[in-house]
Amino acid sequence: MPTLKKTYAQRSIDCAHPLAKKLFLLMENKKSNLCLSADVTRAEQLLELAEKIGPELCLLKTHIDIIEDFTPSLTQQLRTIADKNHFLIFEDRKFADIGNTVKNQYQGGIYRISDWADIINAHSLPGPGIISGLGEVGLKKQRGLLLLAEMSSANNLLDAEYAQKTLRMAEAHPDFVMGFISQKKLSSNSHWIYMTPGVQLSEGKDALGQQYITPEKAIIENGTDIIIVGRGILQANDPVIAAKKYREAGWEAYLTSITPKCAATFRS
Ligand code: 5IU
Repeated sequence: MPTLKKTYAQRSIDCAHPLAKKLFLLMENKKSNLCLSADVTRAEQLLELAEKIGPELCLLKTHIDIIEDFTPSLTQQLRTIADKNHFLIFEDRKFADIGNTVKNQYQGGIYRISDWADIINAHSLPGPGIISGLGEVGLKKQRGLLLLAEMSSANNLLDAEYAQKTLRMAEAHPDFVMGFISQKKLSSNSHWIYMTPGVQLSEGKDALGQQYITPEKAIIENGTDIIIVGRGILQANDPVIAAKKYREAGWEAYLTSITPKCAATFRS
């Protein structure tokens, strides 16, 4: 049986990172640890999802480069909906280049990611220069970075040693790195936040190597914090109802993972 965890509110006190603090409190207040992976290709679809499903989410994850009709007005509108519905925006850009290049990719180009995304992620593969490069842009805007410590896809090359080395890199940059994309908790330090993709209500896989675990496995057994769900919601007959189900499953799993006393207070 895994050890019982602190509440999100308790962990918000443990962390110095302003955005991590904000996210932990948002999760606690909104009673949601659900991130929607809004993998759609039209601007209108993205805005509609944000409007309709936003009330269920702590976080909305984008792949802005798959939008076919992108204009800067899309990300401005998305920002407005996020602020209105109280969720943060995570651009799943997976930066993976030298510091100087990722800095330009983060602040410039047509997407100007640093202007609208609260959270971004990066591979640790290039070494700590990637954190410094992104930090030069993101720190002054109070943004947060997640490092990819583990992936959900079958036979990926991110082994246990890679994950531990990624943790060490994060530990050297706690001002900008707020947590990890991972399948499990990596450290006993409670200020890190762990987000887990490859989640559906039952275990399984897709035809291209994606592997799914359940919300219970991610949060109770593996000790992570946020479930990232794409097709489990997007391909449901009614995505809003599906999002509510995932939200409830994620939140119940969280309540089970914290102390029985705290869980009783929340449930009453
Ligand atoms: N994603 C993963 N696995 C990973 C990482 C990111 O699935 O290890 I890092 C992304 C890819 C997709 C979403 O945008 O999370 C999962 O979508 P589905 O729930 O539709 O599989």
